[in-house]
Amino acid sequence: MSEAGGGRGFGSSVPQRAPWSLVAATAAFCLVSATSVWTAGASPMSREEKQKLGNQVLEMFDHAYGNYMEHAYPADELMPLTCRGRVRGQEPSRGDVDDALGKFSLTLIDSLDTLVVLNKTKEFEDAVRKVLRDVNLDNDVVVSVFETNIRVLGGLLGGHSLAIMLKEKGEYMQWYSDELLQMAKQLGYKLLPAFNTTSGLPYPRINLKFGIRKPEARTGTETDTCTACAGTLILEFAALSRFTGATIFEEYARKALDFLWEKRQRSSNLVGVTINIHTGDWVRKDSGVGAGIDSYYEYLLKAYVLLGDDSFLERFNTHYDAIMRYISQPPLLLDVHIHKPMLNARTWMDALLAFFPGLQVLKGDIRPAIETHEMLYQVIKKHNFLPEAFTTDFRVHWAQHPLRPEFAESTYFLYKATGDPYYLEVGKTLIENLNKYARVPCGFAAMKDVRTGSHEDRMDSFFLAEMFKYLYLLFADKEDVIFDIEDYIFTTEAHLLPLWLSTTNQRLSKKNTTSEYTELDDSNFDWTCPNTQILFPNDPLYAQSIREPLKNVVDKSCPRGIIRVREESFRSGAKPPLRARDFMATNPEHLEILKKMGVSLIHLKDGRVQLVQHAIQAASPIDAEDGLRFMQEMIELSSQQQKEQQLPPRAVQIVSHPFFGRVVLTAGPAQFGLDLSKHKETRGFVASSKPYNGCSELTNPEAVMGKIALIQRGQCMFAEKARNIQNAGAIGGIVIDDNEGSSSDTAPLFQMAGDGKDTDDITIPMLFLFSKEGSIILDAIREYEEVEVLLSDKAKDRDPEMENEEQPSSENDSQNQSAEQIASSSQEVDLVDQESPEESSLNSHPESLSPADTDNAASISPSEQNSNPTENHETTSLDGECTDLDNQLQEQSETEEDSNPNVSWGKKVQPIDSILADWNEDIEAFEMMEKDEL
Ligand code: DMJ
Repeated sequence: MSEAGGGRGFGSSVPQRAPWSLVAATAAFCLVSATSVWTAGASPMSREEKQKLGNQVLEMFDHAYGNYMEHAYPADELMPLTCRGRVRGQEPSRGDVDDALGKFSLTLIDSLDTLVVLNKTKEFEDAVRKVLRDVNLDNDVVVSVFETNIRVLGGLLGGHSLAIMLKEKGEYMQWYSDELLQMAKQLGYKLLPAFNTTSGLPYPRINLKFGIRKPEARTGTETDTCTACAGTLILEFAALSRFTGATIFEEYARKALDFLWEKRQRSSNLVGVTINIHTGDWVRKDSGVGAGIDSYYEYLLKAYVLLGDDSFLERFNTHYDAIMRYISQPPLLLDVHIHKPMLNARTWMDALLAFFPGLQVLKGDIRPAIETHEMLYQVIKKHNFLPEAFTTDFRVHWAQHPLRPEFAESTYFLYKATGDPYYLEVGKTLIENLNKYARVPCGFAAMKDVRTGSHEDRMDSFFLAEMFKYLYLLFADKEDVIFDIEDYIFTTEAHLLPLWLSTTNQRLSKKNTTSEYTELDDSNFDWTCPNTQILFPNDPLYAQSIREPLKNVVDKSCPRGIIRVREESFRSGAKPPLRARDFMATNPEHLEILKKMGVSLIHLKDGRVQLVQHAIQAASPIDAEDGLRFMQEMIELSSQQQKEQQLPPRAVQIVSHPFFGRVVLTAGPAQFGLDLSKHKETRGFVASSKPYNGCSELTNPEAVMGKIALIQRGQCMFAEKARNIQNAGAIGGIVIDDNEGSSSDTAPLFQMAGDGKDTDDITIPMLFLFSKEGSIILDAIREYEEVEVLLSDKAKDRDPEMENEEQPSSENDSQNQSAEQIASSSQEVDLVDQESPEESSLNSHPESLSPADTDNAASISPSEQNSNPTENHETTSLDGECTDLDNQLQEQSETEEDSNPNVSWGKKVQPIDSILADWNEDIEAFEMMEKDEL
């Protein structure tokens, strides 16, 4: 029997909602009530159509969950391309993203309350039994405290919340006596050692068996954590305390939140992305609403809703005011510096911020929610999914998409607030895209690259915890859900916690503690729930009128003014004493000039040279400025060279039965042969060449004739292999890596180089697959014998008709030879990390450093790509397509820079230190973004 069940009124029995909880309950009610407001605008969706879409969501969930249970359980996650479970330690490490995996059947726990929302009560009962029977929380594995809290603790508590609700109803779960809660409590105690810091901020990781800092624990030396990591605990921890009566959890989570609040930057009221858990110093001082911070804000507002504690609302409103003042540039949300909040810290946005419109709805600020959501939807319409990061002029910045649910979440909340059927249509598009582009025979696969449509062998647990809940609820009427969803609050992982907890065990609540904050201007504070009847006018076309001007924001976008201002500043200034194109690393005079400009030279082990500028080391501010111009020229030069040499990734799509185009593999292109971006894709059955390495004349030409030949990497040059299969009559070739276990999930893709000779004779298309992707084709041959693939620059729409399409033929012929090599850029000066993330997925140099490898001041950050005049030329074309919004933004940015006291060296020239700091922060930001798989 739990402490909770020991007669103290919480636990298995569901208390009646007390008047105190009305604050929370009303918040939910207000939003719902708006659905009846809508009467015109976008065409209403019939009940039948909504039901049809709801049923489609159910079927999709069955496909995802069923495949997880069949092929992966009890592993943490499903690998949908290879139809197996992802077991930590058995797969190549993906870095921090693996810290969510604790060998505790993550996906099952994360799916528990989704089963009830989707009316799968029987399956829920079965899943709970499995969790109780199979899950071990005492594994010797280091996990992320944040992820374990939101996914596992939250999952167990959500499961418990709905288990007691069902038990109370009297039909299901009659045997249940708080076992999930007991597991949650056990897990809660396992996480507590992480809070053993002077600040009260938790360590980012903990060993489930050994805790922290003991040698066996292998963790506890970290000094930093992200703000969201430390600030996203209160809902789960407070629920755990209130369910069980053990107050320690809520106390710890409150202490961490109090500390973060104390550390906010006092003049801007913003928080940075990462903080030192011992000193409380901000480590990364950029601030946005996406990666690294997102759910900190979410939990302040929701803690107020769930716990009814005014101080949380006061904090949220203070931050919200700052966000709207500095970060919000409708429809954009752009990161700024906490100390210089008028200065943007980046020129790109990340996909995690897509939750923010949903939070704005909860706050009651509907207009900017509609605007940002519409902008995001335009990006989705362009790329089918929201890329992990995209620039202010809506180019793909980081092409991955791990089936994140944030946009569906905001769509759901906007529909609740507006009742506008437009949002049902948006949901329908999301469903269609998931089925069309992400569905594979064994589940749903994350997108590796939204541009090519290629897949990653990954289906994160949040896809089941969140995506299906929000999509189902979007189309559901009240009677389609077996309980009243308005009695619950969604955690950041969409787990459901009952609002009645606000009246339970309130010993820690600090009600009406406004005196502490009297220095704040609270004139715009909302002390009660948003009343959408006032905030959302009784105008059915209201939402539509806000969306309308944004309809073309993505298609007709031009580069942002801020970028142009920087570009201008470089162009208008004098030329540096040494031009980048003339620079030679061996010329002593050149080295002298570099020194004067504060530029130093680092010889890298692989023979390349890295340039670093420290403005303070320059002989004078003018020299420092020259140095900056020189660096800028060098970046342009280098990125131009890279661009000339780089080809985007390609796709190999398996089109035959039973794949029918659903599995798309990321492939490296070749610098020779048919260019798939210019020509029609090549389609054909595959056949292995003999010899398999393709290094001599093929002994099985009859087998590869008219087919796409599979060749193993190694022993001779790529071009030689291509000539041999072409001579045998192959219409294309796929080189499969001989390095067993290699995968594009863990290794950077590269392009196959020629052999230094003329390769015009090679006319067939050649693509490269890492071993893991290659083995998917080889396995398919073993199982189905006849396997047909499509080689292209972008996956074709999947449909069963693919079966019937005709197979085009192709030309062949030619020869030549030498040793295999990977193309390498022969730049004399190789500035490290010229690539934007979208480009960094493809290297033409095996030793090219990834963003994470950069560690220096003037290494090139993603944002500099945007300050690259070459690139801006491409997009700046003043052809009348620039929107007013752009002009406004340019004006605004000019005003901001003019009025900024930090701008002191020339009218529009940002201080070099600050530019370098920006670059540095961009690099760090990107590094962190890769790490913080939030
Ligand atoms: C989820 O695990 C949570 O929503 C988290 O707060 C941030 N994002 C992921 C899914 O994208």
